[in-house]
Amino acid sequence: MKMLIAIVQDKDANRLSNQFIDHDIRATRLSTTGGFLKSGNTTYMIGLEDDRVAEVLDLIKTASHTRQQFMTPPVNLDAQLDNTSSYPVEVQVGGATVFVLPVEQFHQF
Ligand code: 2BA
Repeated sequence: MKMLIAIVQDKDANRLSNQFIDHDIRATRLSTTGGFLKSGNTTYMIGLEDDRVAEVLDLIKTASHTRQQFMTPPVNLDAQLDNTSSYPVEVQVGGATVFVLPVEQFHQF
């Protein structure tokens, strides 16, 4: 058994949730925040049998899109550095970041 942890953009999350339901894949959806952009994203925890990992990776890959996003770095108060670092910079986000972990035990009580 494996645990997939998949971080996707909020804009792709509803479509992916519907795909999981259609394919009878059990998932827990968490509202999360990216450490870099500090904006919302969605993390799924998906426990599943080894032979379904490829299928689920494919669903995630199809539902997730790469987007350009702007972020404004914090204003630099150090007078020795130039102040251009406070201008918005373009960052490419996603499609999806996925971790595949082995599961030692699975219980439902
Ligand atoms: P964020 O941390 O908000 O990062 C958003 C995007 O900003 C990243 O997209 C990446 O393109 C860029 N980025 C992140 N850290 C950076 C840095 N130190 N310098 C320059 N650019 C940086 P993705 O790589 O597609 O990641 C999307 C989201 O997936 C991340 O949101 C984070 O929530 C999660 N993530 C990505 N890699 C991870 C990892 N190794 N461990 C845990 N979560 C991860």
